[in-house]
Amino acid sequence: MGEIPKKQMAMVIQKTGGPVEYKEIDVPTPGANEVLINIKYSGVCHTDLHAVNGDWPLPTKLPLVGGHEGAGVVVAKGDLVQDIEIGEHAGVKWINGSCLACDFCQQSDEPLCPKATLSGYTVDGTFQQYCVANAAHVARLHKDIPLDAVAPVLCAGITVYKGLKESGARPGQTVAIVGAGGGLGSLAQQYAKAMGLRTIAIDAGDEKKKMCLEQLGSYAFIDFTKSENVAKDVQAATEDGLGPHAVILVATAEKPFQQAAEYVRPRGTVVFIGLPAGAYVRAPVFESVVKMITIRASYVGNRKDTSEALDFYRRGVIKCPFKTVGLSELQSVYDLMHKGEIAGRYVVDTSK
Ligand code: 8ID
Ligand code: ZN
Ligand code: ZN
Repeated sequence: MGEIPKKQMAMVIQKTGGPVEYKEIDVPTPGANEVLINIKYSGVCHTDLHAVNGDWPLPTKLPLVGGHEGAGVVVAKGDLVQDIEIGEHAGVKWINGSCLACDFCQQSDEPLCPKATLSGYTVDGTFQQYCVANAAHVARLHKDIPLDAVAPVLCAGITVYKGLKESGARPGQTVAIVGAGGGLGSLAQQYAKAMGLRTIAIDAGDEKKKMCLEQLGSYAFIDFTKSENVAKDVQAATEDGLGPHAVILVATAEKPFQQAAEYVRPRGTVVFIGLPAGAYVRAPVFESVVKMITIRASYVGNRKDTSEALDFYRRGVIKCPFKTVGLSELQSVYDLMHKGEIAGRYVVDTSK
């Protein structure tokens, strides 16, 4: 293991609204219960763009190093850390740390911990070469897992795997993935397939259509920019015309959240995961009642969801397209993301 440098390169947001700047900063020192991870690759999640734009009702720290899908190698650890060794591979995810003592942490609902720290939001994240995280929360990555391809699993993968479980959909049933062409959506199709579910993909454009149908396993694609009636088209794509058993909402616009209750199957479940800025939801009370639908929400996953999602990945049943660029090019990724032009995920290489 080489010496840990004092300085490193990072992408830093000085003020809300951006831009992100590629600059040299200090390498942080891990606390007693933390590890220092040499981040090799980090996925770029739409949450990182929300953090730059400051469009959520939760302020970020400033200046901020964003990023929360970081995969790398443990290079240092605090005195209290016993179950992870220097040289092992590990991942930094959205939940950087939590108290492990509150009502929620006691029940392994650590994303709900009032003291949870959030990577790349309330604490510095993975768009830097060396990142600290609470040892109890870092994802353990087996050495046979490629660090670039697994990076998007550390937020997008865990989140959609958890959301699919929360939907209650059972093998053989049909799930609509709304925002299917994006980072969360593409992984959602792969996890759904691995869980024995059939998927209808909803998004826009021929590139995303091709990816969803040919690479990710969906049997139908509905282009929301071309469809005259999305609800009708989604229902028509199910065998008996009664709609999908569950809807996984990972879009970054409000409108699809308003539509889902209309087309979900009677007894079906709508799961909110995407976090469009300032969005509210209306659902028709009459149809919701007479169809006995469930509307619920899902927020990342706990440590067990993390290890399960990674285990699916390790077994080779989750394959998602991604493109790699240098860390210094992060702004260009945000520009494409803002325009909705990313099919799948971008991963940044912190060495460039
Ligand atoms: O724990 C959580 N709940 C969690 C975890 C991680 C991320 C929530 N998120 C949130 C992010 O903050 C973001 O708001 O999930 C959302 C999606 O993140 P992402 O997958 O990283 O975003 P993306 O890659 O930009 O994909 C969004 C897709 O939505 C499509 C876009 O075309 C894009 O492909 N989309 C939109 I905008 N409007 C749509 C519509 N009406 C739509 N797809 C279908 N119908
Ligand atoms: Zn994320
Ligand atoms: Zn707690």
